[in-house]
Amino acid sequence: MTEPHSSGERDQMTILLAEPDPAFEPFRLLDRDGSLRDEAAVEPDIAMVEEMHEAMLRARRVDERLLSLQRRGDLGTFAPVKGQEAAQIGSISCIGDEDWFVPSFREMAAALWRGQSLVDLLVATAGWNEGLATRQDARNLPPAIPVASQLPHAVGIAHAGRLRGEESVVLTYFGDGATSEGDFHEALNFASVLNAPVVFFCQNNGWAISTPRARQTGSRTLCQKAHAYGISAAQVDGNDLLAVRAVTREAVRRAREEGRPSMIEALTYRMEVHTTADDPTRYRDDDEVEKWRARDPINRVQALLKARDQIDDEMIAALESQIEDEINKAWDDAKEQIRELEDGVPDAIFDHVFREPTAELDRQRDLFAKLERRDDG
Ligand SMILES: Cc1ncc(C[n+]2csc(CCOP(=O)(O)OP(=O)(O)O)c2C)c(N)n1
Ligand SMILES: [Mg+2]
Repeated sequence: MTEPHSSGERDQMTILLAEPDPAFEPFRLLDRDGSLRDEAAVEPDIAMVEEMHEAMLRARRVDERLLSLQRRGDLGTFAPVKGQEAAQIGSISCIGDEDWFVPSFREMAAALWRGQSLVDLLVATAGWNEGLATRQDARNLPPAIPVASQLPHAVGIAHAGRLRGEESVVLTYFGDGATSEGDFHEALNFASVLNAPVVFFCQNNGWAISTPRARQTGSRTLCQKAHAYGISAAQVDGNDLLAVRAVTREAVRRAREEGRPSMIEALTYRMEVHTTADDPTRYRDDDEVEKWRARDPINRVQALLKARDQIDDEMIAALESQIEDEINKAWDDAKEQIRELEDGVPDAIFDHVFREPTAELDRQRDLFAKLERRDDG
């Protein structure tokens, strides 16, 4: 990561982004065929890489199941993570229980890593706040739906931690589109002047619904925006698990030890729909999706582990089937919980809208109650 105003040394990890540099490439350790650019960069603990691979695979399969359950009408709208697993797992694995996870709406892989149960995830995706409750016990915020609104919260939490004498760090997630929001700029400004220990982790997946990155901003990179606020920044290949982890670890260390914020821009791709309410074939080409399919972050880490004789196809198949069982069991449990919730509060949608319900709302509540009685009978 570079100092914003120094011309400093240029190594692979620290690229000065203040001036356009045609030779610029994002930081990468693991090539697309799974070969390593730098042997020394492999985790000293290869078991950690295996654990992260397992988490990425779990997130991929959970994502697919959520999509099919949503298409069947069993779950509500959600934002798939497919394609962004390395960006999320490589980064979230760098913080501990004492630290804070402040997500946007696409961070399912990171949320599972932080301990959200599959049952809770399913219940929440079916539209019940109850599925979010256990996550709020820990230092994990619920998903922020208004774009970039979580970023000022992240800075506030980080600053509060310092005032209390804690050494905790805040890792917050957002997309390329979020960097055009006022909240993003306010958050970076405050983080800088307060020396808040925050890591701003941007998953640049190329699209903000149907707005492509090229129409999002005239900035050559997104992370160079951080320099304007005096914040160090790095751009990393977001489909490279090891590179994401290396850069995030350094950012977390700086935040914890030096009380300095940083921003990471992870170049990745959303391989699925924006949310289940969207049809990406109307705004992006199949060719683009195919290009990114060849950069699948899971294939890349599997190629690495295979080359090191850590896994083989048989082990992957066994893991796939274990994950499948976990998901089946979780969905059975979630269905039961959802049924109980539905029985308990059928007309909760009418609560908490107005302090004094309007006549129209009362009329709708009565109508709904009548319809329900007809269903029962
Ligand atoms: C303040 C606000 N404006 C608009 C929306 C509608 N909206 C939801 S997601 C999204 C695009 C976000 O793009 P990006 O930040 O790149 O994140 P990604 O969806 O790609 O993960 C928009 C415009 C919203 N949720 N909040
Ligand atoms: Mg985006």
